[in-house]
Amino acid sequence: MSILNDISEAMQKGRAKLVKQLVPQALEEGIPARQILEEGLLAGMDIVGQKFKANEIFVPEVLVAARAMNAGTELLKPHLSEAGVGSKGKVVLGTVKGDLHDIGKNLVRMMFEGKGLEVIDLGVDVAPDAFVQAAIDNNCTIIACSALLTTTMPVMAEVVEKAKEAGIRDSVKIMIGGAPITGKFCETIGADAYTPDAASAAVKAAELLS
Ligand code: B1M
Repeated sequence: MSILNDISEAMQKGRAKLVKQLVPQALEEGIPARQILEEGLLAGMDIVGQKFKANEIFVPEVLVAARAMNAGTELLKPHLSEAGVGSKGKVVLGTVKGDLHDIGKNLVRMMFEGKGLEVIDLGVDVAPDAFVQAAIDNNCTIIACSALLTTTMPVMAEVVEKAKEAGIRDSVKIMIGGAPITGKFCETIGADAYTPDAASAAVKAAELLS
């Protein structure tokens, strides 16, 4: 569908204003929000990732593309949520210390909210102590950590350890995800659940809370 290609290209070029025009247009054309996300925005971000890896583009270009991506996902947010669901539980969410990638984390937040979960979003570069303290302060039953860098994956193990030290390990479930994370890594560090994408994270969180 050409409008999805247009969205993908506008996003890749970092043209946030154009993305903000095209996304509502696609919705008006009756294209489901999930399809706009996956075949427009995420498809575009895949290409950005490939070009970044191949040194064809650099951090500034990736940053403006990321801003355009966030502008688009914000517009999709109400359409990705399930209407009329009340709060089913509280989750503390963040990207781990040393890691500034937040697009995937923001998608996870949207999907969680769509499932009726209340999300305390700590943002990026979140220290293990901060996850644990926020879970205690807000009475959260899930800690959800995102990491995009292989170098920041070990911080997730620290979150598990800090939760043990604080005496809350039995009362919280720890969920992890992000491109370099695997089920095996989840098992190794003693976290409770790994999911490969935002939608399955939300399904899993709802399951853990029920
Ligand atoms: Co960076 N970056 N980046 N980057 N960046 C990657 C991750 C990289 C793979 C690119 C590459 O080399 N091909 C590479 C990591 C290599 C590695 O560790 N093995 C990399 C690097 C090296 C870096 C820097 C070190 C570059 C530098 O400065 N030289 C630097 C690090 C900064 C830091 O964090 N300290 C850096 C910086 C940046 C930008 C700031 C420019 C920008 C981020 C902007 C932002 O987030 N606001 C950026 C971007 C955009 C990327 C790529 C291109 C795209 C990431 C993205 O948003 N994808 C990325 C390459 C790629 O992934 N192809 C890359 C879309 C997003 C929806 O996917 O976040 O994976 P993702 O989320 C998915 C799933 O992973 C999952 O759900 C989402 C899908 O539904 N998920 C969860 C995520 N969290 C979850 C949590 C869950 C469950 C599922 O449960 C709790």
